[in-house]
Amino acid sequence: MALSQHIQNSRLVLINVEHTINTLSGDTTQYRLWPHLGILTVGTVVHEEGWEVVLHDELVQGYVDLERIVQPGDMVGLSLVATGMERGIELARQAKNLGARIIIAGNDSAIFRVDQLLRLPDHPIDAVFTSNSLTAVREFVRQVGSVNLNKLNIPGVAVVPGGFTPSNERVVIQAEREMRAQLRQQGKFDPHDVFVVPKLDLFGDEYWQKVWHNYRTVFGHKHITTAQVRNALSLFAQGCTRTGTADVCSYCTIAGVADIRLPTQEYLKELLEVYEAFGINYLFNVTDSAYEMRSVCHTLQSLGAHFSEGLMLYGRAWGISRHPEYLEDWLSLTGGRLLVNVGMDSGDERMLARGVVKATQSGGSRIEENRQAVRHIASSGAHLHFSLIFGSSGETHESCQRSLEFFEWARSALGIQLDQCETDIYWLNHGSPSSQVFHDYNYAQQLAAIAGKEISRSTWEQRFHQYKDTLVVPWECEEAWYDCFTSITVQEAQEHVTYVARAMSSHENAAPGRGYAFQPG
Ligand code: B12
Ligand code: SF4
Repeated sequence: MALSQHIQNSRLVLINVEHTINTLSGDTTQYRLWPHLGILTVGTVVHEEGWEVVLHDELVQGYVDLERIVQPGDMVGLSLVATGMERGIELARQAKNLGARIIIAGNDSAIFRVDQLLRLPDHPIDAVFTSNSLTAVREFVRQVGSVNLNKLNIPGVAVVPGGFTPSNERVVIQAEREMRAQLRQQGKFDPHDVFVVPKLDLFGDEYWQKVWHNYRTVFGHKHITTAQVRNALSLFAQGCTRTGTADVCSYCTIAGVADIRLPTQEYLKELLEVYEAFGINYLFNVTDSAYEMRSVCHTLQSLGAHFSEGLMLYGRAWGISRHPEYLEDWLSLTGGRLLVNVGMDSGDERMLARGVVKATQSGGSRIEENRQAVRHIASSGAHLHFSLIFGSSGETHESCQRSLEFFEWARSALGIQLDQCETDIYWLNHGSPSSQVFHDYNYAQQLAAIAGKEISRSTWEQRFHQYKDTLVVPWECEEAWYDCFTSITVQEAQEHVTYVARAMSSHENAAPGRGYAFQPG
């Protein structure tokens, strides 16, 4: 009895929840080719604490069969982004019916909706992890069996609504920054708390073979030795260099984006050894704006890092235009294929300055920054994946046309060095700076003014404010965004998205783009 009690209390079933992809018909291989680093990382920490860990990634593996994998007494963990919120709650309820002891949730959408999740009347979710802290995960599994859940007091874990909504709004980011500074002063801040070398084999061999097979099917033509490509995600550092001023791009829904952390040399060394031993030769480093983190690149160089099939990382036009020499540094880590993923967002100066709120150092032209970045990529031999949005506040027919012109210009400037131009409508999402519109009428007026419009208090209340506590932003709010804050319709934005997707499908050697939009569910 004691033993089975022990086993029951020490098993975590961790699920990356995905609704949208699993509702699509037809071939979805192109979405199912990156192994989920978030659940792998959490699973690694829990495994290090002596627990049995079972992972299921619905994005790669399809819907989970809870009856098959959940045992009475289990703890079930749900990784929730916008495309899995509602489904995640259903899974939580089912898991409880199957005898799961505790349901925990983490990842960006859970963080931004912490109170809304904990206030659900039937309490399907017992605890929400409100940061990327791995100490919080470790502490939780150490205490969970011995302390009453409501008495747990672990920074980064919420078990009751706290009346505070995390977001990337300026005031919230500033408050978080001050809190970290205080912790640092008190000697309670661990800057390395987000770095753990993942135990890659926690995902079984079947999972890895599927990921690699899917990747080779879709992107094999980009590689030298297609049959040997083994792709994976890694975390070299955390946070985005754009956030120095506490400003974040208006649509950004990445939790912890302003919490910049650099790794130790020991961490990177172990990371390289573990990935190399596993045969990983194509790496997607998920750090935001990693391009500008030159010290990380230099440490990797000094450790002899070499990714024979290539390296993908995020960059900003800001950094690439000012520091083209970093391209050489990053290229030196690869067998030749460096793919930089950049949010260019628009081809219109006003959109970049007031709609998206892109950073600029000297008040110079942000369009020129985008163009300069394209030119530097073209002359370096690296490859570019960039994105555009149709529908930031103030968007007009003319600004959309300028974005399309920018797209055509970049396409011809880059030729086969353009891997993909990914476009989307503007998704108003909880947690982004623009989600301020749900609780601040003045802010709604400012957005309307950018579009040369006015918004009455009653319109704001009906079309935005009443949705402030929804788990995901409903479609009618997305339409309201276009009506109230742009001079285009959402259909027009979708037409531009389709235009670019068609153009890219005939672009020589292009990678397949996302054929569906960021549809919450
Ligand atoms: C790599 C990546 C992908 C990859 C791989 C998927 C993956 N998540 O591994 C691909 C390209 C496939 C992808 C797809 C999508 N992505 Co994505 N992706 C990222 C990216 C760049 C990095 C994620 C990452 O690996 N971080 C490093 C790992 C270590 O951290 P983590 O995943 O955040 O997990 C940590 C914590 O959140 C927490 N945690 C996570 N899960 C859980 C669960 C429990 C129980 C606990 C306790 C803790 C916990 O612990 C982890 C360790 O610190 C982020 C942006 C960013 N920089 O964070 C966007 C991001 C997560 N993606 C996003 C979106 C929207 C999507 C898509 C829906 C897009 C689309 N329409 O196709 C899909 C669906 C994904 C899905 N259901 O998993 C959004 C989520 C926004 C939101 N607020 O919900 C982000 C934030 C980007 C953005 N646009 O703002 N993505
Ligand atoms: S550059 Fe990217 S990661 Fe950084 S704030 Fe803007 S959208 Fe977010």
